[in-house]
Amino acid sequence: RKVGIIGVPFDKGQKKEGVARGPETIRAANLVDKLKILELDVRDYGDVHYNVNDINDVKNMSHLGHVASCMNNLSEQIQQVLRDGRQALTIGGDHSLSIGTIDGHVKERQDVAVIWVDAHADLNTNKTSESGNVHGMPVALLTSELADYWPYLPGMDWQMPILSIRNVAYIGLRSIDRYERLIIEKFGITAYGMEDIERYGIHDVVHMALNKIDSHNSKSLHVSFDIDALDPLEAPSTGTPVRGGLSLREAIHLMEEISRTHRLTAIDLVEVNPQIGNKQDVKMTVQAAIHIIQAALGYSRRGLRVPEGVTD
Ligand code: DIR
Ligand code: MN
Ligand code: MN
Ligand code: MN
Repeated sequence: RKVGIIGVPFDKGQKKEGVARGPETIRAANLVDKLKILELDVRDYGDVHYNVNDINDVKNMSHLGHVASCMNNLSEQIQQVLRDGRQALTIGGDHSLSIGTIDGHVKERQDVAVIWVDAHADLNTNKTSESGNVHGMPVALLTSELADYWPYLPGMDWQMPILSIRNVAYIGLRSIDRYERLIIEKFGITAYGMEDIERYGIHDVVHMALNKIDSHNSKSLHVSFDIDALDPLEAPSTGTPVRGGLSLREAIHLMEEISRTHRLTAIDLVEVNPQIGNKQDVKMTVQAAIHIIQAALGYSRRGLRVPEGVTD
């Protein structure tokens, strides 16, 4: 199997410095070598760069010019990775980068289902957001049902809100803004919060989510993993931690189960901020990220298989 890595050193979707250094920090922890032991053909496509668009400001939406131009390039890059026959692994960077990855995935593969693993719903528009941060808005930008809630967004003409909200499932929610809750209820969005994980366990939650958004086991799957879905005890180095989150064990199991579908096409791992916490905090957070990525790309806790031909 073949994987393409894309780094997105982007931090303009939120206000804390440091998250742009996520990609270099994760790479420096030997990401590529830790994927090669899974016998993957790994190609690192490097970081996505962009020139800032000088566009008019949109009310309560910070740095739209940066978002628009970076995510346009990222969308093109994802399409290239998929055309090269590789699974796409995108490391961030803040969560606004999923605007680019999911746009590119949908343009290339059409029938896409998204598992959004996050403490937050990232479902605000510029009218409902209390922060003006675009990393709290990607799901609302990507989905067709929410398109009418937006004003015209200069620079975003390339972006097509063609994903149906019926093809999105949340796992790990525990910090939802008022209007986000309203939208989740209005559209009956598939959402499993921490209390559902308590009640059903992570294994059943993953399969209930997949049954809802991909009932014929036919779609190209995209996991958008915000590291703040994890409990801050296990992933402290992130901008908006919320206590009472997923254990690393639960996150690994989630990824193992999705990986076993053999339809996992794209993974985003976002919001690792190496400038938050001490050295040990950063190390723990980055290691957690790498374990999650390995599980997504086929690592099994049952052990690796002996390569074919070696046993006889
Ligand atoms: C909040 C926080 N709902 C916002 N969102 C975060 O700014 O819209 N998402 N942190 O990851
Ligand atoms: Mn989050
Ligand atoms: Mn997020
Ligand atoms: Mn966040």
